[in-house]
Amino acid sequence: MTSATLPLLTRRALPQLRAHTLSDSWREPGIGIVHFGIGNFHRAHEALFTEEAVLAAGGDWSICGVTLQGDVTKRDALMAQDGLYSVVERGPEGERVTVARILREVLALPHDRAALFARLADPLVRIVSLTVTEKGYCRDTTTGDIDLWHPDVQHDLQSPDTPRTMPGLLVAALRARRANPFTVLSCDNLAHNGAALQRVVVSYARQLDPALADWIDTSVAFPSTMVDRIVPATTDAERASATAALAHRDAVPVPCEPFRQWVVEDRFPAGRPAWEQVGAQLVDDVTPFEFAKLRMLNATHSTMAYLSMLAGFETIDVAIADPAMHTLIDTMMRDEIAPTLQVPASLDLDAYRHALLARYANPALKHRCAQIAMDGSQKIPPRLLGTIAARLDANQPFARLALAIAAWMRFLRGVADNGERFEISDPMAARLTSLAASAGTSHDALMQALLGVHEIFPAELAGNARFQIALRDTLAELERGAKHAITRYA
Ligand code: CS2
Repeated sequence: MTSATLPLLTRRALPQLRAHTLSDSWREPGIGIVHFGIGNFHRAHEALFTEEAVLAAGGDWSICGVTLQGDVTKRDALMAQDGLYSVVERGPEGERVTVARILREVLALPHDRAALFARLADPLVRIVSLTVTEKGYCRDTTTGDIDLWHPDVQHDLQSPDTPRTMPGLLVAALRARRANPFTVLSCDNLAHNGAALQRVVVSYARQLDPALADWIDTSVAFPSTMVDRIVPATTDAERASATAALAHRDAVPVPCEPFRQWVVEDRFPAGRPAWEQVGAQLVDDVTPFEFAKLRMLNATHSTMAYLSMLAGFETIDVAIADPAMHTLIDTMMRDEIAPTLQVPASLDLDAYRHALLARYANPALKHRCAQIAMDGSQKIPPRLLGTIAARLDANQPFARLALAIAAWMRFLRGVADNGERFEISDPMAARLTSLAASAGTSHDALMQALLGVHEIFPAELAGNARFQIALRDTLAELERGAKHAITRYA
């Protein structure tokens, strides 16, 4: 049989797939979570923790996933499989294929608006979680409030019953849940993600209905979380792996690394799955974990991504296999980032750093640098700029951190060192690429033009003389080639 003639993965096939599910005793729990942003990350992270928690302790915590981009293809592919998909865990020791059953329903906005609001009004839904990436928050980064100039925010304020934005959707849904609000759980890579989300939601609601805004501010829980698992985009390789292992066709498998971590602030007045029984850390304060992850992992990911786009390393494992890159990333974490972190005694930063380097080296994952390089305007501030500001305050060197920013600036020109062109994918792409182009070949002009983007660089940092000197130096080294600069700062 060729794979095209194999039957599709559906719930009817589950009895034959026992070897690839977490346990036989699955009794199709009711839907208790609505998740916005039903991408690969959620499906390999919160969804699996939740399935395991249900197996360990029960509860109606199946998931309704929502895609916000009108992506009916994804909805239809998942629903054709009754919400089933496989997680293809790839480690140096090999591959494990597990079918996840926790996803029961997938809706696509704007098409399924009525069904979505009916689901959000259901009292059984006690958690609304989200992975909509940084840009989904529609924040004014200088104030942290809602960005009133954002065209979709303006749309939502005009038509609050048919919202497009995440804050607009949450406010419309919460309005109907004043008697029994759900908990809102941000799972994006932002510092204080719960508090940041609450702030945009409340400031948006205040434009429409100040009493509703006050109620959301005081009565709805927005716990913060630190999420971690490296989850690349799906390729045909995972489709082939899943289909071969299951003898059923899976069009939507998710690749991921074996490692996973979830630190969650334990504030769920309406209840939650027993995540603590399956490895999640439920804590009073996630702040130190968030900072460690954003500043160590995400920051070095972005650094490798921009340098690699210039130097021509396609995936993270290839980049970190370069000895100079390895030294650069190792010393950047050890000497420039770790000293800015305050962590509890249980978090050993040396061990954390070594574990990160080993995860990057995973040769089976094929995590593409181009994927990580996306949305730099949103990622640079939480990942790198706070650390740079802390180093400046402490009067400590930060050349490698500056190199990361300089690499992003050169990356915006859209040309690798070997002359190959690439696309810039970023919500601010048009503005950033035109600024980069107008600077011509002068790296001083490039730096000045981009430092003027105050949504990214706070005025105080942009005007800091030491920061500018460090950028000028690193841009000059990059001029001689990214590989040269990597070696120079290693
Ligand atoms: C990555 C993250 O794409 C990116 O920007 O840095 O998605 C990273 O893989 C995850 O945060 C790991 O938990």
